[in-house]
Amino acid sequence: MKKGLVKLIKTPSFTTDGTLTQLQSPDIPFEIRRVYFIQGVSVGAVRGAHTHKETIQVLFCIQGDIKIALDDGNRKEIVLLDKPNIGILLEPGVWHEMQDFKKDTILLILASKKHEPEDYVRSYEDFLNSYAKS
Ligand code: T46
Repeated sequence: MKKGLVKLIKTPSFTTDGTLTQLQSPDIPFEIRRVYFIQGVSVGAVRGAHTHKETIQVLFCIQGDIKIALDDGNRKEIVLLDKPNIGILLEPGVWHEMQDFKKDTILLILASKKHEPEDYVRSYEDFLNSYAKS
């Protein structure tokens, strides 16, 4: 079986009345320097369409669901995130798009670096020529 383009990260969750999900080291395999979340996106919208030069991220869909389209320059894959305690480890050099937002989708992202516009590669051609992981 081929290895996926991202590693799945499963974190502990505890259901009593409602569910508590824990995100901590070493399940998150880097020091967290930034947390951000994306919500209220138009239904069916697409976001992302870039790769990072250095930033490592873990993406969790903590409400609703979302498709993450991945491309390492050689292979393409779509991962459905639909469980709040199962995320993906997104390494530099993987082109990614978030697709098919639902009305209630909330995406939570943990990042290894502070926000730096210079860390983004937004040209697909530059990605293929210089930054693709494969
Ligand atoms: C990624 C995917 C999964 C900030 O000022 N600080 C931040 O930490 C972030 C993430 C963004 N911004 C600003 C930059 C733009 O003016 O927020 C605006 C929207 O950012 P962007 O268009 O890059 O958002 P997405 O949804 O396309 O991508 C985001 C992350 O930027 C990106 O790193 O991997 O989510």
